Amino acid sequence: MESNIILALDIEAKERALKVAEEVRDYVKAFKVGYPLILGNGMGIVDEIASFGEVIVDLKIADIPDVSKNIAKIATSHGARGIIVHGFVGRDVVRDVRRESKDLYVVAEMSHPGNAEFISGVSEKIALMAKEEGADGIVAPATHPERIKALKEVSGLKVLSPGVGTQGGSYKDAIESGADYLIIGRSITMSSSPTQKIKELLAQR
Ligand code: 3DU
Repeated sequence: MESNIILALDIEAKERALKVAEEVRDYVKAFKVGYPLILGNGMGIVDEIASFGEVIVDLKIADIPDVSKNIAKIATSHGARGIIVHGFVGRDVVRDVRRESKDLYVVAEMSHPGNAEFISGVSEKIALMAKEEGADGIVAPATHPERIKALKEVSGLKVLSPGVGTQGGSYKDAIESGADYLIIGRSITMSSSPTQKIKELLAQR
């Protein structure tokens, strides 16, 4: 059965990231690569991880449309299948990033407590805009499973949900609330056996 786990490779050490990616490649849907790995190692690390499977580049793009579009173009040229863009920056940014991405995911709502300060007040509007701009999915929090359900209903899009494990969210609750994919990092990457940890999670389905 296909895995619904997207592994967040928030590991700064290149050798360790490559080792984990190779080890778990058959048990994950995709690898999510972001600032921790890219800033220290350069974009070439995206090509390297892409040799083990699908890569979603998560730079949570949030700049003016032209700069955002160019960031997406560079990531795609390094083998990124998916790109994550922030939705709060507006439709014009999402539209331009859409043009340079294969799969586009828009952050509608976040999983950390500070989300409640600003973003949660506009997340339904972001989710709807993501749909209208042709995104392939939205990002919504497993720390608040009821929000997965609400934002999925509004957008009709696939939901990628971070927050399981270290941030307190439950894998099972997130799935039951409609999450299509779970973005999980530390509880897998910091485990003594990442593969075993993934198998334990998948067994809960
Ligand atoms: O808490 P974890 O170690 O499982 O990592 C969660 C990942 O999901 C991490 O890469 C982070 O950048 C991403 N993410 C969130 O945690 C929360 C969001 O709202 C969006 C993305």
